[in-house]
Amino acid sequence: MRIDVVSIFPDYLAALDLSLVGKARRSGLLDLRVHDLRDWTADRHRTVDDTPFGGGAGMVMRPDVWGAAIDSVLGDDPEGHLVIPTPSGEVFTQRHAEAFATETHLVVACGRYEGIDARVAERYRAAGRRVSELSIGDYVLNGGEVAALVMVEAVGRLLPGVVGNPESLVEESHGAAGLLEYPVYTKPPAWEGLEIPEVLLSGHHAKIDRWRRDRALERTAARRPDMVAALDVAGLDKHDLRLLAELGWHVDGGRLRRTSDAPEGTGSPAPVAE
Ligand code: JD8
Repeated sequence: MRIDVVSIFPDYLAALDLSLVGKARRSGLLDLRVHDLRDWTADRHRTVDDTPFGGGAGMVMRPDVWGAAIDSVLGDDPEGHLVIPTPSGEVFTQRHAEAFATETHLVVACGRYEGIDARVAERYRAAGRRVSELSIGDYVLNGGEVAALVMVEAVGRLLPGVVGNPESLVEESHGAAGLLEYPVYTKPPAWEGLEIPEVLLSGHHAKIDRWRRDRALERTAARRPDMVAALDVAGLDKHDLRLLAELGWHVDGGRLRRTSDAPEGTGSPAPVAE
């Protein structure tokens, strides 16, 4: 897979030389190229921004400079997918990362100032290109570089051969199970007066798996009720449903609903088959 990242602060992406992504680059599993947007400016001041039409604070990044840069890194590759980090975008999720990891070429345009002239996305969409304007979360950053770091790592680690044991990708938060991860422990067995849950020392794998799933369900119900509501009921066994009922969730019309916000008269928790 090839990923091009364009920014006026290319050194911001130096972290991608490290760790698994860095190793993937050196082993050729990931062709990551970082570019300085100013290399596509035409004036001796290497200008990339100007004042906003319609007035207002700050500066906006010029479309002509971005167009020259994106055309150059896209080249004539019809597969190139333009990704523009922006706080006004759809929220980037593991689903996006999984989809992007199946692609051949991403171009990530890191904006700064008040953002990139809106015609850039418009022009590439009009040219039939896939353009994704994505946000990494509901908080405001000063530019797109941090988002590019997040997206490149989230995608890069899914590429075959990057993560040593693909098994470890399976049980992760936001994975196919739709649950947050269970708590993990390692040596020393006692620390600051805190012990390890007994079952984890039992060697009884079925009991360990059950304990871990219960903790994952509890965590998800406590921290991400939106993810519980999105769970596929068909993927839950009677033990899951019993625990979720104890946590205030019941099945109604094939969906999981919190008992507390169940419409009047349907408050009864989900019947758990004995
Ligand atoms: C790209 C310029 C700064 C944003 C005026 C502050 C993503 N989750 C996210 N939060 N912020 C960004 C982000 C911020 C950016 C740019 C992404 C380009 N800025 C601007 C609008 C308000 N300044 C982001 N992904």
